[in-house]
Amino acid sequence: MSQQATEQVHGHYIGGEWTDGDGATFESENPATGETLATFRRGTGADVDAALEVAESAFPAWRNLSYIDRAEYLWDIYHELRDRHEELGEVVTKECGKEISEGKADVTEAWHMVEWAAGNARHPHGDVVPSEVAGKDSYMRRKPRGVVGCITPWNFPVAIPFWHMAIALVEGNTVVWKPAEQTPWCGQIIAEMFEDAGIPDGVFNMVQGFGDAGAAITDDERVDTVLFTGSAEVGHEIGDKVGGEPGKLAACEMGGKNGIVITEEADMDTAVHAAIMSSFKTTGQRCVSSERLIVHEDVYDEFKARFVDVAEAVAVGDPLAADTFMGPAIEADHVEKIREYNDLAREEGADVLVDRFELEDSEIPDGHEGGHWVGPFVYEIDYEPDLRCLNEECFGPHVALLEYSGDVERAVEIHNATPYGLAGAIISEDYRQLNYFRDHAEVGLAYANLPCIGAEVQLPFGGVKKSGNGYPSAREAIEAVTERTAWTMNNADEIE
Ligand code: TXE
Repeated sequence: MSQQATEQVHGHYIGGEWTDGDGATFESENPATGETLATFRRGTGADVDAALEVAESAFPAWRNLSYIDRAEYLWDIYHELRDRHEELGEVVTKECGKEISEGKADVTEAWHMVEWAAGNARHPHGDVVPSEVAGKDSYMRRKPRGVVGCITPWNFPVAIPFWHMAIALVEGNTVVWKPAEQTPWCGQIIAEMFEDAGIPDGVFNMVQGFGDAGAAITDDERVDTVLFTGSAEVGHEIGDKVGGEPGKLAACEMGGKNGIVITEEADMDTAVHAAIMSSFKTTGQRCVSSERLIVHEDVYDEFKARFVDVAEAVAVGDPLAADTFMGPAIEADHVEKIREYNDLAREEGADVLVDRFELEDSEIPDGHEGGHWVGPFVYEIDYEPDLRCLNEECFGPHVALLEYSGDVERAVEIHNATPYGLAGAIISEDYRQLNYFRDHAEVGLAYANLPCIGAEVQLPFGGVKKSGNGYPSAREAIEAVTERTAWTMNNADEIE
């Protein structure tokens, strides 16, 4: 499928064939215009069943290839991602609405992951471990688990699938993947890349569709590991279901109610930049976006004035235009969710500082009237730990300013007082404050003097508390897609 949308109805990729199945069709929409991009088949239980059957049959031959031979298929995809960077970045932006620089960054992150996973094939694997007994060798050997089911969201429609699948495949597993229903076009292109790379039939399979197709994957006993990135609601349901099955594993990464602590020792330029980037880039629709800014009383007024000025000014508009800071929300239902959280904050006592939720007509570019537009919403509120607006993820450009007094311990206490624990940042020039945050912030990802965004594939990516269990992506995903054998071997003449 090229960058241009077509009239064709696109199907699933199962066992090396494109198939339609007997499901209904659904459409992919450009969230910046409301126009239909392409039409796809909606996967059913029968499609998932067919995909799992071929994935299971393909597993023995695939696992018997060397790591390096498996990685060769991924290297082809790596080159294709790089060669088609511009074009794919545009597809990401057209289908999920994020700014073009972010659309391209999505593709870059995908090839970083492929590079890392495929490069791993030439690295030592497992551990040699000293034994208590002279003459005995002992080491840990990794083995693939079998069939890995991958369920991915729309907000990183190219990066996250590769974050899951590149590692799973190089480690010797076969894959059944369901892309998000909002971004099937990205799914189609990724499947075409695997086809072009000539990966053996059944090793990689893609079933398009909605949550019912996802559930058909996670519920099936032929699936050995489920990797999931998405909402806390679905992630915990999957964790409970799959985690309760003997021999099955689930690694899930969900969202957050992330915060940035800005202490009295903060550099204000750094603080404003970090807060703007973290709250509004990708329209606040990143799992690491921050919706709480926890600011010391000594710098509160200055920070507030500067943050509000920039939030009033950030350019919302056509995500394909190079000077746009923030594109639309993903879909109409999501605009309603953001509206509800803005209203909730008001009901809970917020003093609204910036309300650009309903954009002015003049801000909406010509031809984009059907888009799902929202703008920044900034409020201050007297801190109380139980307010819903401070505990529930909105997943939009919705951000609270919270003033604190006292030391960094108090700031971190407020920072930690949500059920989530994905990401957090601290802005301070005082190394003791930075170290305190590093050691006490209840998050999987912590940033110092940086926006609360960004990921590197060679680092773990995942959260604590309600934000996740296990790591479905980046470095630690190896743990979820491999078994370990502790191998001990006697080299002495006698057994001790
Ligand atoms: O997520 P879902 P949605 C958060 C964010 C957002 C909310 C809902 O707050 O507003 O979640 O987003 C598949 N069994 N995040 O609706 O429903 C689904 O088809 C198996 C944070 O997009 O969790 C899609 O492929 N699979 C997040 C994937 O799960 C199921 C990114 C995610 O969909 C399923 C996205 C089921 N029962 C949303 N139900 C992040 N961590 O960045 C749905 N799916």
